[in-house]
Amino acid sequence: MRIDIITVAPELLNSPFQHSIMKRAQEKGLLDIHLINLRDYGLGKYKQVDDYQFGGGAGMVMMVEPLMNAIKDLQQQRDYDEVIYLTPDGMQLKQNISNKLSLKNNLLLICGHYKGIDERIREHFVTMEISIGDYVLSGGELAAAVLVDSIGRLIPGVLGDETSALLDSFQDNLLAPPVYTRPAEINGWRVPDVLLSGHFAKIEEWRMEQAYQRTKERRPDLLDEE
Ligand code: 6GU
Repeated sequence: MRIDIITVAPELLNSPFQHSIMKRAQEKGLLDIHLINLRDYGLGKYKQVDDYQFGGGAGMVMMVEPLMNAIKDLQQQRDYDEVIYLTPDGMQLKQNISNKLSLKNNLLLICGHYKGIDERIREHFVTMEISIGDYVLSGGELAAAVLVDSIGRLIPGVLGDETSALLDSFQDNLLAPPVYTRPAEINGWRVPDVLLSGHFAKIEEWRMEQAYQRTKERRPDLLDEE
């Protein structure tokens, strides 16, 4: 999968993909992330990318032309399955959205800044609008990093069987059960006996039960979703 990200702050997105699973996904050739600096498409001597909003009010708006020229340039090189604008008024990111996006070939992400982007870009180029939650970030970059991470780990072949993403919290609408590692006892705190029993069926049953109980306590809303 190739993911292109249009941003005015590429520095913000350099480090997040250079570690752990995202790094491995790229090394395996399963994920190819490209950062496009919107400033390269800026207008005039000062490479302007934003301007005052019509109608007045504080805050700048990202202009049509730099974004349009960047998007058109990229679209000439490949067909995108989705052009995704990261914005707090988009639909809230959920596991099932990441699951679906992980099967695509080419994604184009647009990070907003300031007051956001000119509405005409949203009308004419954007095919999906995603928010990562009900709080405001200074820009879409951190949200893009979250989205790419959640998608990247799902790309077939990125995770081995032993770490299968299908066992994660939220797959099946359940939170993950508690986990333990050595030592089996410390300060009198014991790991639940069943996990030391070697009885695989019983362990699975315990984990399912724990996942269900934990979800019921912490996120009962998940149990109502289909
Ligand atoms: Cl996608 N962008 C910004 N700026 N803030 C957010 C967000 C996105 N999702 C939640 N808050």
